[in-house]
Amino acid sequence: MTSKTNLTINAQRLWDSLMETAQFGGTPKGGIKRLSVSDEDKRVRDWFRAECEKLGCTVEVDEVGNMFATRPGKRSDIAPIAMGSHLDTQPTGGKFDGVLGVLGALEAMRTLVDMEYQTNAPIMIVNWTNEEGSRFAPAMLCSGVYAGVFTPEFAYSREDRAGIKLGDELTRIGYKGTHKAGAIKFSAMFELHIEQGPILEAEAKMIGVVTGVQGMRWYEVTVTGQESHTGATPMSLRKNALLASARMIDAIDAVGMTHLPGVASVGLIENRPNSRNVVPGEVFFTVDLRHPDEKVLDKMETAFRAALPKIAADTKVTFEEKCIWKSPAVKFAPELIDCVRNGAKQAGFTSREMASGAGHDAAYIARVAPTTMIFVPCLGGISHNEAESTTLEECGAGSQVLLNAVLAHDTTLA
Ligand code: HGY
Ligand code: MN
Ligand code: MN
Repeated sequence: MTSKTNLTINAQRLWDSLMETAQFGGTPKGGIKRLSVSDEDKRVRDWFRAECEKLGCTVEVDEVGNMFATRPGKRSDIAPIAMGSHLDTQPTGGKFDGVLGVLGALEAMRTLVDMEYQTNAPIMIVNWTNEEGSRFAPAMLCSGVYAGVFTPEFAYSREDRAGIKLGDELTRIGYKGTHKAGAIKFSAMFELHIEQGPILEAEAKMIGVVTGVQGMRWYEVTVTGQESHTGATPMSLRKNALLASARMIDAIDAVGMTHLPGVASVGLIENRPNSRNVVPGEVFFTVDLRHPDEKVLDKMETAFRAALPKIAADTKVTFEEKCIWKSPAVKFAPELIDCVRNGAKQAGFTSREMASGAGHDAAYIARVAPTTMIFVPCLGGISHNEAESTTLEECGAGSQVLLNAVLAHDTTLA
């Protein structure tokens, strides 16, 4: 009889699946470009569905494309325990951000099936649509719909920079499901993820026992000046939107530097008309502010908004700014954090408690179910980069702790 203490995942099989799925959107530099609800996303979704069905799981899709693969337990009267993350990536993403969480869960499921281990609760794997927020803002959009933060209609209406709507893309790739978002229930969710920062590697710890996610806010700024000839327009008469934006971006960086450990970033910028001999007339850019403490995040927002008007006046431009997303700081469920801590100990891995600097679907799911996360190191703390890297051992460790934590929680449901 298999006891839960000797259920050992197969790290090589997990690694092989990670490398196999890296082909869906694989880039010449060894990264992945698998933008949300793209053709590449469809291919990995189809692969994931087939792998789960091979294990005897039922696969359901909700109205915003979230995928739920469920293996029955001894008891059908209790809600499943979920393991979830995301399969979409940044435009120059790596092989592990998000996908390790979904495939680490698949490996845990494969192990349960191989060992014919019957859990009390059903066990579920979730692929959350549009976690990255790169193609369609904001991030964590469809776990947010599941948690009731956004409506499905809001999600459908989100446009990428080419004006294509998320809802139309879901229909096009065949993943606009029939289940209402939030209707497919689970009792708890564990999310395995690479840390995407340098702490675990620096401290030579294998497992991050994650306690929560910092607060995040996204803004959009449009700066309007006046297009004019770069040769015939005297410097004193220019209304240079790009010059104004450059000064604003420097001021935004200063907001981060003066509110540490907070962070302030501008990641997306569009300069128009972007012609070498035209003084730029309009610039669009995005702002990303984060801090573990909401009160400090308020101060950062105030400082950011205070900086723009003077810069605009000095450069004779106008601007519009709006906040498009607020995700408050989140604390995870203590009882699940204990399952992770004990799961790491059971597997003989070193661990340390930490909060997450990056956003994750778990931040929204924590609003509707007990949730927590497990981190493993990544090389140099680098992520959102084609060079993102981690090892077979670290991926295997994460999946093993995920399985141990899920089984520990499952025994409380007997
Ligand atoms: O923005 C984030 O932190 C996440 O990677 N979507
Ligand atoms: Mn991620
Ligand atoms: Mn990411």
